[in-house]
Amino acid sequence: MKMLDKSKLLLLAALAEFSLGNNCPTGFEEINGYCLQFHAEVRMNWYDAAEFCVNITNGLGMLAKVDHGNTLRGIAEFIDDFDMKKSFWLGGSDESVEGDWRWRDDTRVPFGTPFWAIHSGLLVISAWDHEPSGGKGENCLLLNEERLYYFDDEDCSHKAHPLCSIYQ
Ligand SMILES: [Ca+2]
Ligand SMILES: [Ca+2]
Repeated sequence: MKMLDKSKLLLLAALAEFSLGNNCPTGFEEINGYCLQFHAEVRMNWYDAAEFCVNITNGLGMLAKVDHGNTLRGIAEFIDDFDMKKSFWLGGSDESVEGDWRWRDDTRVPFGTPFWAIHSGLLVISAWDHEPSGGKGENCLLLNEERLYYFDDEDCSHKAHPLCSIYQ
């Protein structure tokens, strides 16, 4: 009898752990240990998106920081699973110093694969470019639907959906 009670308790504990497996606050998706909020319902420029994320998370969050390849892949799969087909703003910018990409917490944005998109030039088919390729005209980090949700530098006034993360 005691054994049964104990196993029941263990089962309950396991279930509780499972349901609490999402370690994120209500309204956030846990993807590879990150707590994320996809705001597919609103579209705005990068500056407004940065402010939006701070406000909607009561200062707990910011426009998303994505610095692990597995997290980026998890995000792309999530967008695909929910058939969102939208481009999202991330918290990276090189507006202060061209080429020096920083997240909102001032840490460095990683370069190269598997983060930034690679694309062939539209006119010169043999030419392959790595993003970021927009120079001073593109200073904000977009998770670009047209680039299969890899990083792309974009004009900050472009309108896209905020992707917020908990500050970590
Ligand atoms: Ca730039
Ligand atoms: Ca670009």
